Amino acid sequence: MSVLTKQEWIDLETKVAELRDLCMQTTQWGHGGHWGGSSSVADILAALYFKSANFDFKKYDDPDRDRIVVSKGHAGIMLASLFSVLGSIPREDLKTFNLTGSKLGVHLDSNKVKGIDASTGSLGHGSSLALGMALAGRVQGRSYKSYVILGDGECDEGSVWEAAMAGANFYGRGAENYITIVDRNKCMIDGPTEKVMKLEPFADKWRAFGYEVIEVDGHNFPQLINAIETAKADKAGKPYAIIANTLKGYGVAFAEDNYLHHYGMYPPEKCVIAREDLAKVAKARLDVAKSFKKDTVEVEDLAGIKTITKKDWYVEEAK
Ligand SMILES: Cc1ncc(C[n+]2csc(CCOP(=O)(O)OP(=O)(O)O)c2C)c(N)n1
Repeated sequence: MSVLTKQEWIDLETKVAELRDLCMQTTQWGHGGHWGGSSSVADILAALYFKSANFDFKKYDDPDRDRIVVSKGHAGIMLASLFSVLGSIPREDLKTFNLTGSKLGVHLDSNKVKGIDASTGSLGHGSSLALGMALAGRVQGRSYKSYVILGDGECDEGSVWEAAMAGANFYGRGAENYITIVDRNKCMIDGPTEKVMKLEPFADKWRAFGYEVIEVDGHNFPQLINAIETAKADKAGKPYAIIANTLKGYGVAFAEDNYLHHYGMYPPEKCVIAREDLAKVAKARLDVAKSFKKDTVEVEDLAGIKTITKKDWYVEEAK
């Protein structure tokens, strides 16, 4: 079964490289932003908005378009950057991110920013919102998908599990169009998730709540797209939860996998280093896509597709 074409993969790598760089610049323009958890979720957002979700600003009012609730609303800086890559937010507006009077607050407001299906930021609410949208779709005779993107630390909120329970309960009554994706970067605001509030065995928890779980590397587009397309196909007879294993601060050597880089801005010279790192990662990833031997990636190819990690691009002495 085909997952995506080589050209689509190359296009995704090209766009996400632009996106990561733009987001890093936006931390400077906005004098801060939640860059750490934005870097981990970037590929998930790119997979959805650039490829798998039925979401197009040119057909934004189409009632059948998919709904996407980014429940970890602090990733607003990445989402605003993504909307700018999609052409919906002008670059000049992005330069006002997080500044007084801007329509682009650090958590994006659905009343001010086209494309935001729910104002989030207070963690723990996106699952019920997205589930409600899926149930409403059924009432209206529509079959759009409703996605929620959660942080793993966010899953400390009891309301996530109330919604999870309701999702399984309402499968067949709307929740068959409800898809959960967790950005499992294993960090939260003030420590590693397993130290702050143990989540493991995380996948088993979702299974116990009645979900079909797919675990993927959240920085590997073919794996991500395959997981989302599998969830969309809805063959398991229960709702899907995709656990995307990611890294907070992905692609910047001094920040990767370090919860201390949850929020902030870097001094200009450090930002230059960060952007250089991001460019190196982007090139390494693009090379993997470009060197793929076939025109189409099939499911059986997935195991052999390399995920780029720090050791592939970082040379300590160069710093
Ligand atoms: C209800 C609520 N409590 C606390 C916060 C403050 N807060 C913002 S981000 C964050 C960490 C969440 O961790 P995670 O979901 O893992 O985010 P990520 O590491 O992916 O950025 C917290 C506690 C909040 N936004 N909402």
